[in-house]
Amino acid sequence: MTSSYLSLFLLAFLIANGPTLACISPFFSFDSECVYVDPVTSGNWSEMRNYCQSLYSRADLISFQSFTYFGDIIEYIHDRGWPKQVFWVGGTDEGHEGVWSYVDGSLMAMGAPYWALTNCDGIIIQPDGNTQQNCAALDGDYYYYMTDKECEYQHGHPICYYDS
Ligand SMILES: [Ca+2]
Repeated sequence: MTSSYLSLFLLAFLIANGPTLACISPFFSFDSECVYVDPVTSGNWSEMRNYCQSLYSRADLISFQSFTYFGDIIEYIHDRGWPKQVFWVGGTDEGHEGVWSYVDGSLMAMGAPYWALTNCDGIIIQPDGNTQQNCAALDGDYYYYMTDKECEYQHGHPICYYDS
């Protein structure tokens, strides 16, 4: 009798909590995707893209398909209490200046709420680096809103993800 109650309890627990999303280490389950934010490893955009792919063949630098997801990632970074850093995002306008796309080929949404304002009165919105800055990053100096940076900037950390 006790064991059948236990089984019933276990079944109820599993139903209540849903299927657990299994992510390959070091990725963790995040909003139905598998994400890994690495505050230690750093390098330029291409190096960090390769780094994500070295962790798992289907992984890449992150793309944001909704502003809710974008906000959740920023909240995650804020909650860690790390010092201000730069995190690479899988977005670029290299070779097609002004047309920003993610590494999966989808177009990036421009403007609010993704991209940072350059100054307080909001006259210039990022990206503003023209052909000098072709890689997207979340920059702690801009409260982790998106900015365009030189792709060769060496101190960006990766936000890797893959679709689960
Ligand atoms: Ca550019």
